[in-house]
Amino acid sequence: AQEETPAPATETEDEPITIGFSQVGAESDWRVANTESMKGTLTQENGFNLIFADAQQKQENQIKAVRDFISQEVDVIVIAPVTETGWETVLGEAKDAEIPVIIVDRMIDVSDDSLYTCWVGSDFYQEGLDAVTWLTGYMDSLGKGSDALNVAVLQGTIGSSAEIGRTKGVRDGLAKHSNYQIVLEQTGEFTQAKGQEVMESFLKSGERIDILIAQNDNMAFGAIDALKAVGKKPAEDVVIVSFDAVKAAFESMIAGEMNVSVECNPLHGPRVAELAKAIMKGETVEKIQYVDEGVYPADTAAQILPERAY
Ligand code: GYE
Repeated sequence: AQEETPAPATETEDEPITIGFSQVGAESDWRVANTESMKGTLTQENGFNLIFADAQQKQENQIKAVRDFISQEVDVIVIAPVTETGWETVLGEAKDAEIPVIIVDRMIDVSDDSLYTCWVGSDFYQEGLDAVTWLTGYMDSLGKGSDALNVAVLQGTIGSSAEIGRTKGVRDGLAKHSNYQIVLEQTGEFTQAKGQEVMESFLKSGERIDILIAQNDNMAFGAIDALKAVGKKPAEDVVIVSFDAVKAAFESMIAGEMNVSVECNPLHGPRVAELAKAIMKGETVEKIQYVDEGVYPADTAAQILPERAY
């Protein structure tokens, strides 16, 4: 009998990179798309072993998760932080354990930048400015650009970069137009249910509302329901400006219920995968990386929707 020739020795495969990812929660369509992007990219096939922890919008859960990741000796820790502050201690522990940390989506506010390796996400302040640029142009096009205009704002989770940046961007943008007044401003926690509840209370306040700025699409959806419930026409009686530009926002614009959504890109998985691989190879990576984003008014929605990835 012929002897079987042994299979040629394969090159030793790279060890998979173990990543501990602490996610904010599942509060919005944006967040769900972000989780899918991360889980879909950080796969075994792509050379990763992902440990996923949902913080249910609570920073204390994130701190616990990071401590677990440290004790499990993961290769890289990835955090999508709920709020900006409160990270020094636990990141100090990660640093002592020599585990690199990638911050994704929202930022952190630490005095010592060496507590994290890099950050990738959106320019939330620019998003706020872009929203106002679009809004004032739109009001001009309606011939209402010089009217006294009342603005209500549904803020996201207070203390999150997405809220801080969008609030400031909107305020700074509106400050250049003295006829625009923010008359109501409250958090809707980035959820549809809370957005609806707060909009109901805005409507009961008796203030006239000409424009609603919702800091994410899901709160806008809730607010739209609240408007319809009192017989008001969203996007006509009240101009609706929103953020994220998730698929459902395009559907809402096509239905004539939302005027614009300022894009925020959740598809961070591939970027994080690349960064983790580079860091594990000992390469230096860019400390801060912003992603590109657009502004989508209702009249572009029908054309754009079919090619939307999230
Ligand atoms: O806009 C919102 C989500 O941090 C950019 O969080 C993210 C925000 C996003 O809940 O929908």
